[in-house]
Amino acid sequence: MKISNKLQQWVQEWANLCQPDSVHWCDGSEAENQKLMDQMVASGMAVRLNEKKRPGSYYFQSDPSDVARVENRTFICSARKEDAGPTNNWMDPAEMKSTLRAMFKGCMKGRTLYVIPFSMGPLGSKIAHIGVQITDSPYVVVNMRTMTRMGEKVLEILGDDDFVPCLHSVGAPLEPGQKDAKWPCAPIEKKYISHFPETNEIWSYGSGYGGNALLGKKCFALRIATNMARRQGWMAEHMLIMGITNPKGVKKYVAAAFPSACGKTNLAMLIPNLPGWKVETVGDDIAWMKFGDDGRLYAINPEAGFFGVAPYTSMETNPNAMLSCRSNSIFTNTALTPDGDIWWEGIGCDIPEGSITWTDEVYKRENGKPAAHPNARFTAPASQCPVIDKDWENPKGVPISAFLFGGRRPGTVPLVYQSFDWNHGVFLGSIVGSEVTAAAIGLKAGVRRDPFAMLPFCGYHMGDYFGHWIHIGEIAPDKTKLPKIFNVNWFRKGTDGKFLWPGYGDNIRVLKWIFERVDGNATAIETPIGYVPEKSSIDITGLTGVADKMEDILKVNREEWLHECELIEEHQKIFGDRLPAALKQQYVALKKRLME
Ligand code: TSX
Ligand code: MN
Repeated sequence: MKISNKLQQWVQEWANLCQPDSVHWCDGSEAENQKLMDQMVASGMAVRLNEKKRPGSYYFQSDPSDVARVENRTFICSARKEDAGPTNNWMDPAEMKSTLRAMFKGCMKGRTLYVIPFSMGPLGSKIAHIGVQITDSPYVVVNMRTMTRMGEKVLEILGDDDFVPCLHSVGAPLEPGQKDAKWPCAPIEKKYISHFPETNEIWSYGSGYGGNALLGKKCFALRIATNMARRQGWMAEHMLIMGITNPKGVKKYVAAAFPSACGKTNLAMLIPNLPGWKVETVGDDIAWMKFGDDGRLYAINPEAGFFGVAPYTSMETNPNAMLSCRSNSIFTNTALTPDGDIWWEGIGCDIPEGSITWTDEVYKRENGKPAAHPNARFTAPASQCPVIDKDWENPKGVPISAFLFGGRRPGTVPLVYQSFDWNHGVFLGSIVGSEVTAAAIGLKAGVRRDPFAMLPFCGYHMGDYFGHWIHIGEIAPDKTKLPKIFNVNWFRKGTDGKFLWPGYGDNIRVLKWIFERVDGNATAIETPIGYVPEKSSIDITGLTGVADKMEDILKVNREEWLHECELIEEHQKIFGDRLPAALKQQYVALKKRLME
């Protein structure tokens, strides 16, 4: 295997600084994976799950302080502070590198430095990109093997080409003879998730947890890729990708962005409640898109697995996710049952007596603490999803017909509406948000905006990102072939405080309207906010108790929307003079239509 000098030198340079006991180049083989798992089981970091119940699967408990992404320790280190924008933490790149070099010095003592060559996207796809991650965490290696295409075959394709260098350490060097922690990591003030957008580099220190440590996902495929996409005229989005086939066998692909806790993975794997309709999954989290030779926008899923939130995933809410993690999966911070299986709140059965919590205590209901951490995760191969799309690894990608945005909005926002045009659709993406209660201390209740569900993931100024979306509409080779843009809201509530729409498998009824709108075959009413379905154009056959609610589900109330306008105006102010004029115009035009 010929490895480029550039890559060898880069690894050598970091090995010299980090001072690991050894360096291991990952080949991605089954044997290598098994060896690492065996080592982690032997050291007490991992538990092998019951081979009959959960074949080839392993259980991990994180340090209680290392359970989620750390947004206040995540930095965009552009040369100029203005370019990171008001919604990112910024630090000068030279200053950050000097701070971190001092921390990386000797940080891998007593550990192995693993070199992980990986491809984000199908090997050899024109839309895919290659990264190489250095890490001292074997947990990261085994997760990267499922979440990306990893190993020797990537090096062959890489040759002498450029790669995105991804540097990672858990930040817990071992003294000679020191016993390792079950989950080594550094305290919060020593965690740094740093991105250097102008040089495509990622330096992550101090955390072993998914989004902070599996650098291909949020760090590369979103924060760095948004920068690459902006420079090169493509799109890196926080979107699921799904195929929808109608009873006549006609298939369309849609991509959808939602803030957290809206059930994005559930939608990506939905089992339709309308006869003859089929949904297939291309991806559940990230979409990379480029225009194809035919002028349409093509999307790939840069990932190879699902890193899903476990709690409340069940055979009722998402059977396809449950079946995806039947075997060959990694479970982090779930509960562990006495017979060597996993359990979490909302899995659909009672917790077995004698189960162990994610904090490694025997579960006691009277303690009132959940057995699984609310952010507990499964890592599962996408290939194991029963409804994985036949083209999910097509290097050309799949052609996108529609973009969906949405959020949790108990009021104001109808079940579905369509934008008037591309720029109006960009406006809909820019005002995405979910209503939150004041339950979390220090946060005020109201609509928490998460434009394009990208607030924590855009690697440059969010105002410029909106501008990039406007720009994509302008450079489209054929504007008639741009995806149509919709907003959906499964979470509207009635005056009784109950959800009006059944959601889940019945969302196919909304997807059907969208499918038919794309073809110009469904009726809609032009309202001040966009095209809203006529009551009769949402297929509710077979649903009981919904017909009477359709009016409330679809209504557009001028007073509510004028109030929404005040919130939108406040939201737009955040982006200052980098808010594209086109979006300010969209706001003004919306308000004008509402006052007519
Ligand atoms: O994922 C959800 N989806 C999308 C499914 C494809 N959830 C769960 C969100 C948290 C992750 C939903 N919750 C959805 C939904 O469409 N809708 C709701 C709200 C809801 C909850 C319970 C009911 C109905 C709606 N139950 C009954 O009506 C019995
Ligand atoms: Mn996500």
